[in-house]
Order: sequence, then structure tokens, then C-alpha cells
Amino acid sequence: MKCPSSENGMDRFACPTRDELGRFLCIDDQHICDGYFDCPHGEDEERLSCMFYKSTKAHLDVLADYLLQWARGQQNLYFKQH
Ligand SMILES: [Ca+2]
Repeated sequence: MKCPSSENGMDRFACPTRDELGRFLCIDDQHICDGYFDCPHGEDEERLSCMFYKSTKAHLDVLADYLLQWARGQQNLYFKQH
């Protein structure tokens, strides 16, 4: 089950279970772990997967910051040398 991206290009995720009509629901990235049940059984607010999701996201943010700083450092080095 693959969800199409939303209009603004954000990733969307399919809930692991179907709703009462047998449909798979797609929810936006931002609706995961936002405190509201968006999946039929509230899987998007599952405590363990939220912990995993949040920590993964936090790690990615740290990594992105690091890469940004590294890239800036490389740029500074480049400008100093030339
Ligand atoms: Ca939610």
C-alpha cells in the first residue's frame, strides 16, 4: 500500500489497518504523533512508534544541522584558500 504524496509534496503514510468501510487511510506526515487519532485504531499515535518516529526525526534534524555546518565550514575553507 503506497500513498500518493499530498498536494504540497509532503510524504503520506498509510495506516496499518483499514477503516470500517475497508479502506486504507493515508495520513500526512504532520499528523503522525500529533496527539489526535487519525488512523481507525489510532496507530498513528501508538506510543512506541511515536517514540521511534520522534527520536528518528530528532536524529535527522541533528544530522541535517551537522551537515549544514560542515558544508558551511567547507565553504569558508574554500574562500580562505582562494
Ligand atoms: Ca495523529
